[in-house]
This record gives sequence, structure tokens and C-alpha cells, in this order.
Amino acid sequence: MDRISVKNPGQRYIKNFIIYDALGEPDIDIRKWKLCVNGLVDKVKCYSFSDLQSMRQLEYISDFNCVTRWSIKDIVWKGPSLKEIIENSGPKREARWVMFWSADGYSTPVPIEYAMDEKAIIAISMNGAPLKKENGYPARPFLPQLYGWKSAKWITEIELIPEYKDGYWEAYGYAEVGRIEEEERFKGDEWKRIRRNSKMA
Ligand SMILES: Nc1nc2c(c(=O)[nH]1)N[C@H]1C(S)=C(S)[C@@H](COP(=O)(O)O)O[C@H]1N2
Ligand SMILES: [Mo]
Repeated sequence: MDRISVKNPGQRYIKNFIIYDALGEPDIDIRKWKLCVNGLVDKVKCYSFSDLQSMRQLEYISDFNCVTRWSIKDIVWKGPSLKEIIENSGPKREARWVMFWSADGYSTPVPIEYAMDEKAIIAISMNGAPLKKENGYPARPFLPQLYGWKSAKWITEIELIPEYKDGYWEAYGYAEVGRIEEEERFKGDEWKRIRRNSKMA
């Protein structure tokens, strides 16, 4: 199986996911749940869970990296291509960012070129099984190059927007893009200078 290796400076590996649900775990009725692509698109399209299951699946191994410095090694990720899902709706040229919205009200933005990356997926399976409820069942985006807070659990909407906007954690100072290899943890780079000087990490 494909392996996507992303350098993750400043991270350490732990065994099990730490479960985060900043806004509480939503109740999801899988018969009613859908994932819709809207905003700057020619055509709003919605997918049921079985629609997502019947699409072409990408499958690969990649780590999960939380910005608070824990990582999980070698998760098997599986799900339809996010690029394909966005292209199915005919993204308008003005669309520069994608906002993920979840059933609990959580949101997080990513640049459209990251959402359209060949390896970006809407994960509907982790380690060979459907996502556990606490890990975001039925679906969460997974972008191997970006920190875990960009992986919105219980996702319901992919909104194409013209410019950057804060999501839930970004409003508290977390980074706009959040690239793992660049250690883009927070907005600006003041925090890096402080950390280096005081030898904290
Ligand atoms: N809806 C929602 N998605 C979320 C979060 C959240 O609180 N709510 N936390 C984010 C953060 S900071 C991380 S590190 C991962 C944690 O994933 P896990 O709970 O499956 O370990 O989910 C991300 N997606
Ligand atoms: Mo996180």
C-alpha cells in the first residue's frame, strides 16, 4: 500500500488518539446525514454515506499529527478523493479557500490547492473499519500535509469561499494553513522565536 511520509518536526508518537470534541459529540442519523458541496460552485451536490462508499476509493498509510505535538503512526486512511468531490460541483474560479463545516458547528478552512491535492480525501474508513463515532463517523477530511485540526470530524459541508476566514481554532490564533513540515502551528512566527530563545521544546 502507498505510504505518504510527511516530516513532522517537534512531534512525538503516542499509541492512541486523544479524542477532541470542542463543541460536543453530535448525534448523527446515518439515514439523514449528507455531505454537501456549496458556496462558489456551479452546482450544489450532496452525498449520502452510501454515495461516498460507492465512489472510487483512495487508500494509503499516513501519520496523524495534532498541533499540540502528539502523533499517531501509520494510520490506514480510505475514502473518495476530495478533488473529485469538489470537481463534481464545478468550482468557480473565484474559489480560493474551502471551509469544512461539521454537524457540531465546528469549522476549519484550507486553501483550495490543498483540498484539491491528489492525496486529500474524505475519509470514511480508518485502519480498515468505518470511523468510530468519537473519531468523526461517518466522515472527516484527511489532508496528509496538514495538522489534525483541519480534519473536521462529523463533516457535513464543504463550502468554497473567495478568501481566508477563521474557523473554530483559527479564531484562537492557530495557523491559516497549518503545514506540518513547516511547523505552521500558530499565526505569525513570533511564537517560534520565543520558543527557540527559551529552549522550551
Ligand atoms: N468536529 C470536530 N472536529 C475536530 C475537532 C473537534 O473538536 N471537533 N478537533 C480537531 C483536532 S484539534 C484534532 S487533533 C483532531 C482529533 O481527532 P480525534 O478526536 O479523532 O483524535 O480532530 C480535529 N477535528
Ligand atoms: Mo489537534
